[in-house]
Amino acid sequence: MSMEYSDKYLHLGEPVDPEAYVICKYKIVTDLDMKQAAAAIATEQSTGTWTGVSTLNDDIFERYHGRVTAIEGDVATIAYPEEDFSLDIGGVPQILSVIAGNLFGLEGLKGVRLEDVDFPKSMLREFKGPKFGIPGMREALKRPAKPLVGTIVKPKIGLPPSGYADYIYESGMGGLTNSKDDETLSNQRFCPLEDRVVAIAEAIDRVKQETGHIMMHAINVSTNGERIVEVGERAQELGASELMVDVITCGFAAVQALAEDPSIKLPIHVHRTMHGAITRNKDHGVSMRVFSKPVRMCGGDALHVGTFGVGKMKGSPKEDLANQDACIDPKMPYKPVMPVASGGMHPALIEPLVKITGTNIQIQAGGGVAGHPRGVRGGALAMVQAVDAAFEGIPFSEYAQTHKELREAIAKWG
Ligand code: RUB
Repeated sequence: MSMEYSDKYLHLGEPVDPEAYVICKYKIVTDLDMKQAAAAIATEQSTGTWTGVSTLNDDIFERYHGRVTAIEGDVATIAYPEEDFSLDIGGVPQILSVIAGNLFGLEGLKGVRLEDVDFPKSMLREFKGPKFGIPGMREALKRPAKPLVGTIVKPKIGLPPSGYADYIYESGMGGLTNSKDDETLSNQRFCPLEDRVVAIAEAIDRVKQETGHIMMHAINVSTNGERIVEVGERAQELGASELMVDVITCGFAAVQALAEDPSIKLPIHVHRTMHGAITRNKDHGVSMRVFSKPVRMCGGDALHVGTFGVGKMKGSPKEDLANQDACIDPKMPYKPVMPVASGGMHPALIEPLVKITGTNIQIQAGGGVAGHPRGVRGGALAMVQAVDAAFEGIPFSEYAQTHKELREAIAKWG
């Protein structure tokens, strides 16, 4: 990797104005000198390339070049001038192509992981953030303080709209506040989206009429970019209470298109299917914390942040707390996003989970509801009992003595 020109990108120890630069932290795995490796990233991602070019004059360089401002162990801080970004046309896709673009393919680096990013306030203000977020979802569900508690309808695929609606009805009767489509369910012949929306809306209405209990269900509207708003609008028109988008497969722009369309008046549940291909390798890729920030900027209301080392999805408490922090960090000028813990969860895991996450969390279980010995309603009741016990700080062993659904869940999975 040629250093011709690149050493000019090194500004080690110089102060950097967080209001004028997008500041990134990259973990770098390389046999090169760290300075050379970091400079190669700053070069490639701003004004340079693999060789000096005659068209790069001093004015352009001075104004737009990325600066390597610190190297601590294997982590380099690189600051990109705010002027390198284009938010009106470009937006998050352009931001990502700067901070998380070509650098991952550089032959000379064995691995690079974008661990964190901070944006100047002036850039953040160009985005609107969530319309609902934690306060809006809590208000809609009339649940001011307890964790939200939900399910992912299982099996992932195959149920017809009527069977699907029965599942939702049973979940609501058991007291769940939320339910959602799985990421692979869309508009397959066995469960057309429009029929599903109508059947679910009826089930949720029945629960409300019979018990007064409110719940919302996130319909998966993930689809091609040019159709997502139209599909979201149609779902809303037919009675959907929440929309779901797979942010990695559809793109951040899809979340933003839905959130900023004036006709869409529903919360947006953001799933992260496929993120593991990018976030899981500790030596290469992008951290989930980084992805959480543009989700919030683009208007996601709830976001999967992992299961904090408790459930089935890879992730440690430290890592997932960093994701949760990005969802709620008061330094971002938006409503907080509801963090969602989902994947291999079941009632017996709620006590340790809530000790880590606190109560501003949406806890979901698919198998942990539908796999309960008493079926979906029993599973829903057990989840609700577990959340109530954790919220009150009552040990599960004690609470289970007087709550049979929780007791049975612990007997099966605990
Ligand atoms: C969970 C499930 C979800 C995961 C994805 O089902 O299907 O898609 O939440 O993981 P179950 P993550 O409760 O049966 O495991 O939320 O980490 O992205």
